[in-house]
Amino acid sequence: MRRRRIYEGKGKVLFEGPEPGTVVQYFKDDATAFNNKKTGTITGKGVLNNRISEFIMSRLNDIGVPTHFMRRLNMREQLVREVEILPIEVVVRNVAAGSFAKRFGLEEGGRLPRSIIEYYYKSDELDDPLITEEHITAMGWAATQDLDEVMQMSLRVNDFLQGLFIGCGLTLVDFKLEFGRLWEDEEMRLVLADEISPDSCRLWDVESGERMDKDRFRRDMGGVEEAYQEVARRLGVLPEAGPLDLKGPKTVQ
Ligand code: AIR
Ligand code: ASP
Repeated sequence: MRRRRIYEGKGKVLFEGPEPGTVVQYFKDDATAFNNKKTGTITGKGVLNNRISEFIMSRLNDIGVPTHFMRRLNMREQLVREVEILPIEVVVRNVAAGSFAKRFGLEEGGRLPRSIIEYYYKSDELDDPLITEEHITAMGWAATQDLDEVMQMSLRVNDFLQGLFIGCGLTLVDFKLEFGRLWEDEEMRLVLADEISPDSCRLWDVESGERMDKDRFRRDMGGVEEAYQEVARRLGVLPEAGPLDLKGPKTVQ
């Protein structure tokens, strides 16, 4: 069966879903970093991120955080609601790391006095520049009220995820969220979209401080596949068949 491809991103492909208003998210093993300056493959990443994101989005749905997630379809695909993605990336930080540590000349690993929210403008050409609320509302990327809601939801997700991960022996250092507009009977709702996985979060082992996320790929640290598998295992969502299964079926188009 041929399906219409709507969009191909760095880590996922979106296909038209079976019913109007739905989209199929296909998770690839492709990895990119620093806006495509570095590319590679992480074997099994798609299968694991599909499971991890399914698990997290479902738990968020359970606690009343609206998300685009409907259900997992197979090893690499999930059915989600069609949304209009806001052109902003919301980053929540609990511990200094990555671009934050670099920007302020800090060593990575210091706990921040409180959680910090940052916004970035989604633009590959511009390298996703850091922006302020003023930019977002003045440019019409989101209304003040919508942005307030995005901020509230992001903090709620942070509280929930910090607890979830600490229960698995992982510190949630920082993560990136995307939100979308969902239209229902002329009404617009903002919902959490995209994915939540070791591609979009920094997760450090509580005991050893070891990085269990995409930084292993970005920084050529090795053990990338194993780190993603370990996160899935700790969350209790590692596919039973094990690593062989992680290759999964080829893309059907
Ligand atoms: N992130 C930002 N853009 C894409 C992604 N995945 C995530 C990173 C990290 C957080 O946002 O994975 O968890 C902050 O990234 P950085 O590079 O700004 O420090
Ligand atoms: N936007 C960056 C990229 O994927 C974020 C990262 O380093 O993952 O190219």
